Amino acid sequence: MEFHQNICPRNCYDTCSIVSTTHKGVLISVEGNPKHEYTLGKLCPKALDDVKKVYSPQRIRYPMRQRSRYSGFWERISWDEALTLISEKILDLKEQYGSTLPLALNKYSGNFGILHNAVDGLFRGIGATTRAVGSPCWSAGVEAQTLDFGTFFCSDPLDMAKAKLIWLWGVNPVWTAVHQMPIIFDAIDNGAKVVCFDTYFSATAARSHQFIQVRPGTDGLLALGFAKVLLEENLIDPDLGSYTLGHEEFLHYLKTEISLANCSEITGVSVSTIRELALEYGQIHPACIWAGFGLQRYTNGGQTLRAIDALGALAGHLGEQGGGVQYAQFETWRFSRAIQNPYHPSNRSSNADQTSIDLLTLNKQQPDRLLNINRFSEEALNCTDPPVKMLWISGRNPLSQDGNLQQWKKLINQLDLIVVSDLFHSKSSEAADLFLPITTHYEHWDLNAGYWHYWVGVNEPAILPVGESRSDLQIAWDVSSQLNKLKPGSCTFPTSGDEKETLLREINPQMLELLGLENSVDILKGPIRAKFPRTAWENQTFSTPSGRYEFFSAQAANAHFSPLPIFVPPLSPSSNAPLRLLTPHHYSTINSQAYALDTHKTQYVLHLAPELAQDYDLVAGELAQIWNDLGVLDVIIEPGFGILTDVVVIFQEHVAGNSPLNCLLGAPLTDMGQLTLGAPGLALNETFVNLRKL
Ligand SMILES: Nc1nc2c(c(=O)[nH]1)N[C@H]1C(S)=C(S)[C@@H](COP(=O)(O)OP(=O)(O)OC[C@H]3O[C@@H](n4cnc5c(=O)[nH]c(N)nc54)[C@H](O)[C@@H]3O)O[C@H]1N2
Ligand SMILES: Nc1nc2c(c(=O)[nH]1)N[C@H]1C(S)=C(S)[C@@H](COP(=O)(O)OP(=O)(O)OC[C@H]3O[C@@H](n4cnc5c(=O)[nH]c(N)nc54)[C@H](O)[C@@H]3O)O[C@H]1N2
Ligand code: SF4
Ligand SMILES: [Mo]
Repeated sequence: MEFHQNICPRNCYDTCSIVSTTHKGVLISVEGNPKHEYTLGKLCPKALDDVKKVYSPQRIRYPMRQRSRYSGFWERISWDEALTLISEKILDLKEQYGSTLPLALNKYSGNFGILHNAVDGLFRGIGATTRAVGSPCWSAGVEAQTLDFGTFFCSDPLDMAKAKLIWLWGVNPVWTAVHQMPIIFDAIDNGAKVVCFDTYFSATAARSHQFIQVRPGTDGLLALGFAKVLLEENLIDPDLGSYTLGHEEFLHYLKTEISLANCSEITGVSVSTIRELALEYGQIHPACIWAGFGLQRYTNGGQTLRAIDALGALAGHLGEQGGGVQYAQFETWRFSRAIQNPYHPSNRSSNADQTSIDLLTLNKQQPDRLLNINRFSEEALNCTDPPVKMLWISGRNPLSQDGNLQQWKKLINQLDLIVVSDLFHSKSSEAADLFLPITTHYEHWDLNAGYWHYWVGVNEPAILPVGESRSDLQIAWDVSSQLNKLKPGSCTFPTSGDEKETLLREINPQMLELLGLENSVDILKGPIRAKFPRTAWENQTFSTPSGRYEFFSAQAANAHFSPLPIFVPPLSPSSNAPLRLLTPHHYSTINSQAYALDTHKTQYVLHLAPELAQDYDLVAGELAQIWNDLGVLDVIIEPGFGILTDVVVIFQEHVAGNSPLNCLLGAPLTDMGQLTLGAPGLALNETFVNLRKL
């Protein structure tokens, strides 16, 4: 038996440390690492399914070419053929258009390991290309916190055990961040009260002391209502003047613009409940708000988070051990990013052609063409000079996870070549020409950091690659090699290398200091917690231009937002699409990545209020349809407790052989995201549908 250290690389709050066991080169089990302070020896069922996934008969083991798109006729080809097809197409397009902009890359969160950014480095090495920027996930919240605090980071999640009051606001950790629950239960054992704010009775609501049902997209107003009560009851931090900016303007706004009656009417929370909760929040210390990603997936998502931050500040909870307003962090991601940048000095020692590096550095005047990842298809269709002709999809499943799927269909028609690198077939590979089989995290080296806790660690290969699969990094080297073979000097990305050395190059002096390591090789010893304060904003010095918490943000004003957090109403339904559709994350998948691969569902389940089902003359188990201008979806009716009568919920589950859930989604954008992430986020909860009996 041999043991290996791995890290779950999924887009998940927990970024768990794994110990995998192999016997004679075969992966036999995976377990949580008991030495990891956050994982504590436990994994969620999704990772416990990994052994089955690694050896699944459905896993693609060889490069494949599809005879015609959507035909499902895939034939095995050699790596040499695949690499030649790709490289010849890249060189042809460059010749034809005199530019490398027709090459587009769409990459996001299938695997968050740092070495998966190799494909970015490959594209940069080819020249100026068309790229997806921004995020479908957290943009509005990231920007709101950046405006308020100067950057965004949260307290160590273990800190939450010290809270006496926990507000879980638009977050569903019982499903999406399971390792946080024991910490919350510890807080409860120590006397904490837990309140869940959601639009429906979630699994987390079921485990909280109190559930507050908020009308969708109105949480910002609710926060402002709470703030108004704090003001009226004189529960405001008396020291605010010493570490915040603009609190007087904010208090004036609360006094003149916010009425509790109006707040109650719009949010659906009674005035007496608003008062009671605000009093608790003002009086109990430490009090922690965990603002999740769910509540910022609206056209007003950034304003909502700014209002929640302001509430935390007003009550004096910022910098409090066990308190504060927690969202996420990106502090442990200060890697060198040499992998993404073939011009990085540390790559000089690699075997990329030195002359071509220098030449291309000089010639690289033309910037990449950046498209919002949330409107990628539409913006790509609008690119005409030159058009987008080749698309590489890596660690992404846009034909399942994006909105605007009709635009995607049009884009696919205009493309000469679509390459997907993945483990399994997906909605996106149905449209692809080439499938490149990739290794799992048990088969390659990697380096991973979380976005919630502060642990960083190395993932080591436990077994040899299954079939002919290759890591994203190996594929990037191989394409560069083939390009340079066909036309020397056409790509500056390294043409070969050592995965372990490549990952060690990511540990720059800043990371060494952050991790408290003497030498980059020390990272190989095991996961390590960054030397970061356990409590965010402990000394109440902020990273904003003023160095203070900014109720009033000049940066927001410059970006044409209100300088103060204000309530902006979300979108409203229309008469032909009167129901708001929420599609939150489900315990059984990570986004489109399904687990328990052999237990496919064949229909989506529509959760709705019993009164609504009755209005449409529908009963439990009946087949119905929801539709809007964009698409139609068959659903099984499931009336249930705790859903508003104008909201319907379908979880992002894996449903085999059906239209993707997102056929109903357009691409409404969040208010914020442009300043910090280069593009606004996806307001996916602003989706409206109609319902009919079949
Ligand atoms: N099991 C599992 N875990 C995951 C994922 C997964 O797919 N499956 N995905 C990962 C990723 S990529 C992400 S982004 C995170 C997301 O995880 P979370 O931050 O928990 O976000 P969501 O699941 O999108 O939504 C959380 C809750 O917000 C509620 N909500 C929706 N609209 C509103 C509103 O207007 N007000 C309030 N108060 N609540 C609202 C939803 O009903 C839902 O219960 O989870 C990560 N972890
Ligand atoms: N309706 C609806 N849509 C949503 C959401 C929602 O809540 N509801 N959530 C949104 C959010 S928050 C997010 S973050 C996005 C996520 O959407 P995506 O970023 O597309 O993430 P995933 O579906 O997790 O993974 C995409 C693909 O990566 C593949 N993959 C896994 N490991 C690797 C690897 O090592 N290399 C390569 N090349 N591929 C790999 C997986 O098999 C999968 O097919 O979806 C968004 N879309
Ligand atoms: S999916 Fe999330 S909770 Fe599950 S093992 Fe991976 S990181 Fe941990
Ligand atoms: Mo996400």
